[in-house]
Amino acid sequence: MKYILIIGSTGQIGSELTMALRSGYGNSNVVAGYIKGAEPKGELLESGPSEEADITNSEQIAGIVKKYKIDTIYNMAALLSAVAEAKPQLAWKIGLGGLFNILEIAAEMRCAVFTPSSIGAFGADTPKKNTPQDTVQRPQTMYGVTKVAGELLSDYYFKRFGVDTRSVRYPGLISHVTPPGGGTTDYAVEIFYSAVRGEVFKSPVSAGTFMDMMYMPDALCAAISLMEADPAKLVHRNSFNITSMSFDPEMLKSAICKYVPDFRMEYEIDPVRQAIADSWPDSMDDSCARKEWGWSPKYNLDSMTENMLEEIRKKRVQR
Ligand code: AKB
Repeated sequence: MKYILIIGSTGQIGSELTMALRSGYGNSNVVAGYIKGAEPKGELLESGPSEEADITNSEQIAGIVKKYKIDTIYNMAALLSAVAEAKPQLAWKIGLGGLFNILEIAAEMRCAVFTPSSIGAFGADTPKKNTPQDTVQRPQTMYGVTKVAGELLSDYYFKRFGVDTRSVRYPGLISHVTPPGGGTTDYAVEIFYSAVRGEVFKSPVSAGTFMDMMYMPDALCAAISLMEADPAKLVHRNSFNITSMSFDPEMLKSAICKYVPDFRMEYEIDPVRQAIADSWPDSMDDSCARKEWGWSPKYNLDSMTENMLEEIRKKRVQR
C-alpha cells in the first residue's frame, strides 16, 4: 500500500481515515476523493492532494487511479441505513453500482480495495447475541441488501479476478470530528453533544435496544491493519465482524452521568430507526478478526465516553 485513493474522504469515516493514512504513508501519497458539494476543507484540503471522485463515474475514478498510480482504494462512499430507507434507488446506485465500478477498475489496474460492510448486513433471522462470523444474512433494509451483496461481490472479484478485496462489518461509529448522517446508531454521537450543552436528550431508540458500537480511533485502526495484514493468514475477507462494546441507551446514559451527573434523557422513538435497530445484532462475535489479523480494540464504553466528553467540551459547543 503506497499510493492510496479514498472515495468519500469528507464523510464521517473518510475525513479521519484520510488524515490517519496521510500520517502513516505520507501526505502526497494519499488522495482525498470527494463529490461536488462535499469538498474537503481546512487540514484535509491543505495536507495533501484531492480530486473530485464520484463513485458513479467510472471514467473519473479510473483517471485518478492512472494519474496517481493508485494501488489501494478505500471505498467509503455509502448512504447510511435510515437515509438508504428513504432513498433506496440512490442507495443501490452508490452502494452496489459504485462498488461494481471500483472493482472493475481494481481488476484492470491491480488495486487492493477496502469497502466497509456493517452490522446492517444482518437481519432479523440472524442470531442476535454473539452473532457468529458466518451465519444467516437476510436483511430487509436497502442498506443491508447493498452490504450483503457488496460482501458477495467483493469475494467474487477476489476469487474470480484476484482483486485483493478486504472488509470489516462496522458497528455504530462514535466520533467527535465529523458527524454521521442518517444512520440508526447516530444517537450514540448526538447524545454527547446534548450532554455537553446541558440539554435533555431525546433517544430515538428504546431502552433495551442493544447494538455494537466502536470509537473512531479503533475503527480507523481496523481498516488500516486489515489492509496491512498478511494475506496468507486471512481465511475470511468480505467481511469480518468487529466490535468494541455493546450498549443500549440506558447504559450509555449511565456512562455519561459518571462525568455529567445531572444529564437527563427521555425517549422519542423514531419507528424507522427502531425497526432497523431491532433487526440488527445485539452483540457480535469478532474472534475471527482477532485470530486472522490481530484485531483488538483499545476503547471501551467508559474510556470512549470520557474522551468524547473531553473533546466535545474543547469545541465549546453552544446551546
Ligand atoms: C448506521 O447506523 O447506518 C451505520 C451502521 C451501523 O452501519 N452507523
